[in-house]
Amino acid sequence: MKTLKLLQTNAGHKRGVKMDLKNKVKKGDFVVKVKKKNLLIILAVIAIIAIVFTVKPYLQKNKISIADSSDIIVLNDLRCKECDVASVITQLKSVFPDFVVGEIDYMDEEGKKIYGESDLTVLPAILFKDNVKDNANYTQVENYLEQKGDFLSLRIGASFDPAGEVCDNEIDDNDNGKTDCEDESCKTNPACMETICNDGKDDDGDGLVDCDDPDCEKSWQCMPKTDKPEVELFVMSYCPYGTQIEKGMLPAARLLGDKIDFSVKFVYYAMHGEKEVNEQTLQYCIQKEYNNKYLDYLECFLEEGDTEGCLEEVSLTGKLNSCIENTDKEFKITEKLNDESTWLGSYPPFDIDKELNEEYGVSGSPTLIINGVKASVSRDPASLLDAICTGFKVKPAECSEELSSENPSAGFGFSETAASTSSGSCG
Ligand SMILES: [Ca+2]
Ligand SMILES: [Ca+2]
Ligand SMILES: [Ca+2]
Ligand SMILES: [Ca+2]
Repeated sequence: MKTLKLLQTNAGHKRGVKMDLKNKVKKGDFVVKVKKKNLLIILAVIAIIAIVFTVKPYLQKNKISIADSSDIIVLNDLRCKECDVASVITQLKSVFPDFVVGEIDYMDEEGKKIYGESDLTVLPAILFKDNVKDNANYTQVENYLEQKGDFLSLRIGASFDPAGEVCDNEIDDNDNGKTDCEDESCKTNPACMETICNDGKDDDGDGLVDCDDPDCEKSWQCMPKTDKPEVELFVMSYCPYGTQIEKGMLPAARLLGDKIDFSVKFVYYAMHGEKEVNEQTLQYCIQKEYNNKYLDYLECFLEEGDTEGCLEEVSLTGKLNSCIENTDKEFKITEKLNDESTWLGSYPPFDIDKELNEEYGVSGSPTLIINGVKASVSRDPASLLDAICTGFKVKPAECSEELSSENPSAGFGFSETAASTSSGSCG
């Protein structure tokens, strides 16, 4: 048995040797083939390297070919964030569908070359060649072209100076040793300004937050802070923009309640006739004698200007007569209304808050004064709340509440369609 096993093993071994030999022969063939192939590959690689090293510099040297092969050259600077010309390019392609538009970056050698040779001072530049004059649509751009070097440059209101300091890229672009905001030329750039003076953030990274930053010196947001901000809203009671801001103010005034000192005051002249003069004397008296009912009255009045109905609603019918009479006498309201020689231009004066109008320089309706400082604020409840809260030494919890940020409509009525702007005024 042992012998048999050995024989078998030997036989197996022999078979194994035979197979190895076969393989060796095959391997040998393969090796030869590989060698030939390797040679070819090596030659090919050498050829490619040779081509790359000879042609690349040639291409680089002759990169001007981008400009050569284009009919319109768009010279832009990728560092400029406001220099998007995509829509201009789309327009150009539709006007000149057969023209090749080539885009070049100023930071490329070719870009700098064209920039220098074309007497350009700002980017982006859209440069046409003379062949545009033969194009059927030339007349569409003719009036917007000016000669710049060899090119005709399309006037597109460009303003980026590529040779200057880019103020927010952490690079000293103009090689004067001063990077970004350190560079004098960036002083008035928004990237180097404290742009929002009441957000608790250091917008320009100079270590000074909001009102501590000299950039905010003139901002109303750096008004004096108090424990109980005084909010004086000057309006003409029938001015649609006055009622607009009053509608925006109501939720903020209600929310803050007696944490602020809120009052509606009146512009020193009345543009909407006798009804306005009378309404304002009345609203003055409500605030003077029944101030806790004023917001309810105002909210009702802002619906549709129904003075009588609203007085009844807040149970003040007949209760203000003597105040109205005395006030009218004191400030000669009706007297001046009937004597045009006292008018300011085409409008009767309204003198109740005359001195404050002068003190604050109130110029029209609405004018918002917080802690004695004129604040220009959007007329939606959220913006008004935010503005008033800027006046607190320590902001109460109410300041974190979220109110609507939609501008109320101008005029009377709490319409559901919000106004898109808050820029109109009477005065
Ligand atoms: Ca610099
Ligand atoms: Ca820079
Ligand atoms: Ca800030
Ligand atoms: Ca700052």
